[in-house]
Amino acid sequence: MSRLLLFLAAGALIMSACASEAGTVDAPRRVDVVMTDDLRFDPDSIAVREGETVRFTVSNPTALDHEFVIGDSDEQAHHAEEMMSGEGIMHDEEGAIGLAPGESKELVYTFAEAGELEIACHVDGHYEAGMRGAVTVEP
Ligand SMILES: [Cu+2]
Repeated sequence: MSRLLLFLAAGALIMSACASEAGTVDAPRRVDVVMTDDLRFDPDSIAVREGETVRFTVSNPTALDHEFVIGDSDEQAHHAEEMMSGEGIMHDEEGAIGLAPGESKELVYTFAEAGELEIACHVDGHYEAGMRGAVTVEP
């Protein structure tokens, strides 16, 4: 094989490896998240690429209501206020879903900007108890 062909073959391999890593709007990467009895998300740390679209498949096998809210610290604080005022309880919106006991739901989310985000549950003191995780959006 000529050098040029080797070079092209290596390039194609690298490109296909990248394509299978980062999810797109048309082909989101699937990430499974489980809510646990000790008020945790499993996994509680997720790395994504800037611009990547992820299909979170979230399941709640516990006996409690939980939320899965994606956002930066301002958005998390805003959502926590809504929950305390009784407005935001367990309704689905962009970047947020509520799950009753035994429920599983999907949330498709595109991480537009690099930075640090959180996943969190703001049901009655769950966030304070540690029901939160880190999403690192790599540039
Ligand atoms: Cu919770």
